[in-house]
Amino acid sequence: MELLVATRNKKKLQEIRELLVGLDLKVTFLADYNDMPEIIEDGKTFEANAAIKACTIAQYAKKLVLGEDSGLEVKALGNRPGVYSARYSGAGATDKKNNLKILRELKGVPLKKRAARYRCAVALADAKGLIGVVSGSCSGLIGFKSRGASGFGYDPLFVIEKYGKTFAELGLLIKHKMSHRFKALKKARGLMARYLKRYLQVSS
Ligand code: ITT
Repeated sequence: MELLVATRNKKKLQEIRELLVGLDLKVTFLADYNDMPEIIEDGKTFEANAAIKACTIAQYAKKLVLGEDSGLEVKALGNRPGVYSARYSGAGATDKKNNLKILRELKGVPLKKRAARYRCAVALADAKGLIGVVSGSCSGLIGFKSRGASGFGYDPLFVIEKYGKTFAELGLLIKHKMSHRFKALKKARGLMARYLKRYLQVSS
């Protein structure tokens, strides 16, 4: 069976693929199709946006769809950038520009006040509608400069206290053991297993 991931972010897709390894599903994404509708991501929460992504695509494609919405919350910035993480530095945003904006905004803020959290919501939907939404989070600190080359987004700034290193320095093997995405997808595996069990019962 196919699982269509409602994303255009290839780095995010790579992580999702690695975290779903072992499931008997063919994982595709939006760029595998050329006729997908635009997704209007106007939810105020990660959960709402994940559901919008999954439902918009599932209704159109009539397939099992996984929507994922994620981002960074920085405590000293009133939990910004939050759901606006991907485009935090405005039109033409890039990971580099977004990271520089965070560093500028935290200038002079001491390490102990640089607490941050990654959040991830995962929604599952099919042609009949939303099946469920689950989420996960991961705590860290925002470093004083970019360090490391692995991962994407804010990973070069996101320091895991236990290691004193950023996710971009630690690499995906360690990130996959503790990340917001790992925690949300672990719960989503449960949702998928229950869904597939019901699906197989109905179709046999
Ligand atoms: P899609 O909507 O097509 O899935 P997107 O990148 O726009 O792609 P989001 O709206 O969910 O996805 O925004 C996620 C942003 O949050 C992402 O672009 C990064 O800036 C940040 N982010 C989320 N998870 C991250 C992670 O594991 N590491 C680094 N940054 C992350």
